[in-house]
Amino acid sequence: MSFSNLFRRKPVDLIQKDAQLGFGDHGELERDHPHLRKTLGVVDLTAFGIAAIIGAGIFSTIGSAAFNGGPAVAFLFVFTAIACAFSALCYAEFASRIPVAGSAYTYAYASFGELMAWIIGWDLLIEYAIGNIAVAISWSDYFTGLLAGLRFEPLGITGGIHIPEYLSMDYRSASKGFAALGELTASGKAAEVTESMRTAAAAWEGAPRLGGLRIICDLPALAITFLITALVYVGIRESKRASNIMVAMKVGVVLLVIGVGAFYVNPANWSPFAPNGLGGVLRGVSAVFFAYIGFDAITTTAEECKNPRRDLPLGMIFSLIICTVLYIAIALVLTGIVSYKEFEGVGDPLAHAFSKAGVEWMAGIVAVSAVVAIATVLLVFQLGQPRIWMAMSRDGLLPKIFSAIHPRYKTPWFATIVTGLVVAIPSLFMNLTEVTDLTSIGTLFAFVLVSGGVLIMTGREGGRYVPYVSSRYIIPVAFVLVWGFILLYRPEVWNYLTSLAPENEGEGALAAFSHKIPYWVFVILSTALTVLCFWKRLSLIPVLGLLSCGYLMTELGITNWIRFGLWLAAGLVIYFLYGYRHSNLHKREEGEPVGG
Ligand code: ALA
Repeated sequence: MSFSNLFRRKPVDLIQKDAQLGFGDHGELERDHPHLRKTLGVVDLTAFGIAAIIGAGIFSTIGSAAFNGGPAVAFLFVFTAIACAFSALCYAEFASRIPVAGSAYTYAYASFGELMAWIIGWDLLIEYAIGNIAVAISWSDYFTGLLAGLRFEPLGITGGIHIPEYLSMDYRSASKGFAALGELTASGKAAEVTESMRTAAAAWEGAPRLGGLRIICDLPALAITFLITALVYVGIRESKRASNIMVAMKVGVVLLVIGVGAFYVNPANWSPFAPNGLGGVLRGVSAVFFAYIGFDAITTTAEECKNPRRDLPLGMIFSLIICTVLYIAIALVLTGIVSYKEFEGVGDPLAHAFSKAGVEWMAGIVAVSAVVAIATVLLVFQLGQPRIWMAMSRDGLLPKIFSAIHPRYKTPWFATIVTGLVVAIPSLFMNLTEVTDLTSIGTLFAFVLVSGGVLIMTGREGGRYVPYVSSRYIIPVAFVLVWGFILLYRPEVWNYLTSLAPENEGEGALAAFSHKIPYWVFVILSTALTVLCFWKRLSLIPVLGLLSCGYLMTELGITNWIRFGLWLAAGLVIYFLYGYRHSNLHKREEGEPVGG
């Protein structure tokens, strides 16, 4: 094995040529293989972007972010949107240069070479498939809640439809909730028991047993994933129609929430604005960033676009702008209607806020639309994941069958089915917060790599969406200002970084330091980047993308870094066992037939 092979790059013209080739329905390389249908225009792409962005994040995880950060969480939405905007410009640059399916994976192949391309392809599995596990779980929460509140007398439904708790949640949540309830009751703090603890305990106690194991799983999450997979399997045209209708509905509802909610805002709720300080606001990074994930997903449909060079970048930028405005307004309205304290452990914060304000009809509308909104997110990511695998398979990094296109439906049928299984089965058992955190860190890493790729690819010439602006003075000056501010006005930040005091009970100095590793990694890398900016006059926009997304990664904590590291390590093992030898570039170098 040669070290330099790991960095073999795929030339852009070869990427485009290969996209014209493909594999038939049995995986053989063909020139006249069935192609994906080119049906998407800029409006569809913007709608796809919104379909992917507005979902579980704004309907669900915003609650915990608002509880921790208070009304100031609106600023986190602004900062996160800025970080995403730098990345969106970088994605747009790549999409306009390399308009083929595969998204960041394909871009990395052209800029960093094969190993990085594999790493990012593997990483995107976290954003799309693991992210969709989180989305399916959230969908299930809203759906079961909606059924429970259903009243329809003509059909005799007067007390709601109840799915047993043990069939609508994950094992860990049930076990944790049961234990927490037990502890509080035993220590005489029964008043602190929350509704979600009671539900978890009911699931734990009511679950049937197989041997010693309790059967607790999330069936609605599995069901919705299978349903959406079937839709995606039969075709992009059908998915487009379904998605456009659902997007119109969810934007309408979000506007209604803002419009109606504005009348119920009590400015007194905005004070204190940041009850738990900056630390409280930053605790919401994962939840808030999760809410923005999705604008990049539309790049996976490049080969189904009528004019991808123009429409993909516009679709991404438009959808991000629209969602940013909506999100900031929602964050302010939400924290204005009721006190931030009301959102503790609340999984349906928007409906909850209206309910508390006595506007029950709005609470009902929000609950129904959340079910639709979250389903559209599932749809886009179920659509995107197979297309990334398709691109990887075309390059030989995955078996050929992953790029087989269905002769009738013109979709990557095999990859679609595998995606369905990869999302549906874990969604039965996994825990929402853990999956959300992993998704956020994985996606931020992808954004970092895409910004890095653009930095390499555009150099000092710049590009259409990433015009060259020298970072030579701007970044070093900003660096000095930020550190000056921290040392003069926020010395506690420096003290925190250098202190070995335990954060959790019973922790040793080493464990205490481990929490600081992500920050130190960022401090060291950002210092090195600042020096490089001065020395090499790097292009400003990708550098800002690197810094802002890199910083958000540091806020996700060492546990997530470790999980993510293990994930990447598993990916590397697979690459060296399969991809390295089967890669088309490798075969071309060895003079072996490609696609055989
Ligand atoms: N942004 C998407 C959501 O919030 C992933 O559901």
